Amino acid sequence: MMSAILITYDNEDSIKEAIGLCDAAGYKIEKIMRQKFLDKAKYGLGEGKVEELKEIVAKVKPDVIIFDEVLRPSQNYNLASTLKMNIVDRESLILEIFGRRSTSHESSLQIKLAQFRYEMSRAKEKVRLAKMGEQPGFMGIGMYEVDTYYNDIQNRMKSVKMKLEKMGRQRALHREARRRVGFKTISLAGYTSAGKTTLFNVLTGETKEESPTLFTTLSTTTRKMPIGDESVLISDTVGFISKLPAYMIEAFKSTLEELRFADAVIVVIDISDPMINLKKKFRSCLRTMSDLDVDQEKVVYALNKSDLISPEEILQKADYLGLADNKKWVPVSAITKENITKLMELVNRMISERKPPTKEIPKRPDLKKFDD
Ligand SMILES: Nc1nc2c(ncn2[C@@H]2O[C@H](COP(=O)(O)OP(=O)(O)OP(=O)(O)O)[C@@H](O)[C@H]2O)c(=O)[nH]1
Ligand SMILES: [Mg+2]
Repeated sequence: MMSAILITYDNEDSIKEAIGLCDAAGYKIEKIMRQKFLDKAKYGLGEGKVEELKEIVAKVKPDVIIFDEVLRPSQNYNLASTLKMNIVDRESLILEIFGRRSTSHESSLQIKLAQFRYEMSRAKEKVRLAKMGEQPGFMGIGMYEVDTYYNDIQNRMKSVKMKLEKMGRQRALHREARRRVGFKTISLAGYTSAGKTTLFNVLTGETKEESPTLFTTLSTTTRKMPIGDESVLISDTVGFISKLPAYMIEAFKSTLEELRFADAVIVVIDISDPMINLKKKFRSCLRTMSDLDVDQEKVVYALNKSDLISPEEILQKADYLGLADNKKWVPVSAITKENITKLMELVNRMISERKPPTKEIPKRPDLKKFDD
């Protein structure tokens, strides 16, 4: 296991999430440095903090530094060369987790595409830095390999994209076939670790892996289940996380696209989260769904882990999220199975009332009220 010094924000929720990400990526955290801001121009950190960090590095001797924010290549370079350490920023940390946990061919390709995009977005800057000659071998590219490097990534990206597009077309055909047979489809969505797979398992009798590790599920599983007097297809899929860059959503598009075409989307929310965290996660759910053009009219909210808090607190939190007035939420517990039937009744009512989702214009969520 690689050891790491973690640099993250100075609040419990960020720390908890960052530790979760480090765990999932397989790093042992030796020391945590908390910062109010991680956006200083040169190093992400202030210069004084960098000095402090140098001393900590000398003492702790970690394998890498994990920086819980997205770093520009120049910031990464500055930090790496000052500290003589490998720096893993939030984006590449998430990519590492995806890489470790991928189980299907499609998700491996999607991750590869995301990795290429990450490389590409940094290639220009790397080229510039390499040309300055300060460190020609910086991050594995020499001065004369630059063009080859660029073209190589571009070509490999093209080939992965073509494969994914083909799989996307296959998915579309499957969807069409399912629709023709008359199957309605339900998708589970939500922040990572909200309990989607646990709920999926309860609903379908499946035994898919559920765990406190972030991003346990990366590929989509679809199963048939009874609802009312008919059968529907229900899918579990990759979770959302805040600050997930657009190109990652783009890379997972063919799986996440299922959300757009589903007849109903159950957004699973961990209602036991403290308020600030809850709002942050809810906001990234809304934003991701908006990016994916998911029609809000077909969304139902499962306020999960209700076993961990009181009914009063649930009500208060639903109100806080702006859900209190709409009738489309149910507090549930995938563990005690409380209200699971009620949730499915709500979903059933919705899909039987809804007209088939042909080319209608999606109703987008109102994001303004969740902006900082
Ligand atoms: N107390 C309690 N814990 C729950 C409940 N539902 C899920 N959990 C726990 O929450 C953790 C995450 O559950 P998962 O079902 O793996 O979550 P997920 O949303 O599928 O997460 P990813 O696949 O990682 O995105 C697990 O440790 C579950 O046991 C619940 O209703 N109550
Ligand atoms: Mg899961």
